[in-house]
Amino acid sequence: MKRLSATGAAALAAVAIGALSAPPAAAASSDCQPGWFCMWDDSSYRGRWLSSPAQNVSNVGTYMNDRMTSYWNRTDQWITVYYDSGYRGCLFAIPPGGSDAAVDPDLNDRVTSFAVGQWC
Ligand SMILES: [Ca+2]
Repeated sequence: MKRLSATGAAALAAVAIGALSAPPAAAASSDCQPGWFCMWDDSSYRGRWLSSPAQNVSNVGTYMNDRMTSYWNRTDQWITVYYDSGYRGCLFAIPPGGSDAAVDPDLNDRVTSFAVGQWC
């Protein structure tokens, strides 16, 4: 786990954030490019969103904190998502290519950080 904390801090700059003004029709799954991990606030890959290449992000920021409802992992690696910042509180791990249009209710609006790898 030391590797995670060593690389997480510098990684956030590469994260892309969907524009607040984008209409719902524009914030669709087509926003998620091959090779990126994407999460959306709303079900069915809609609403405000964040996309990132395969990397560790110790805090998704206030824009997406505790909002993830749907996701699509278009990277070729596992992505583990966490309840708290700094990779604490493992929620679940997403296989390469994995997606969910609506996570389970007990996992909804909880993700704060994520990391490359299958950690839980
Ligand atoms: Ca949400």
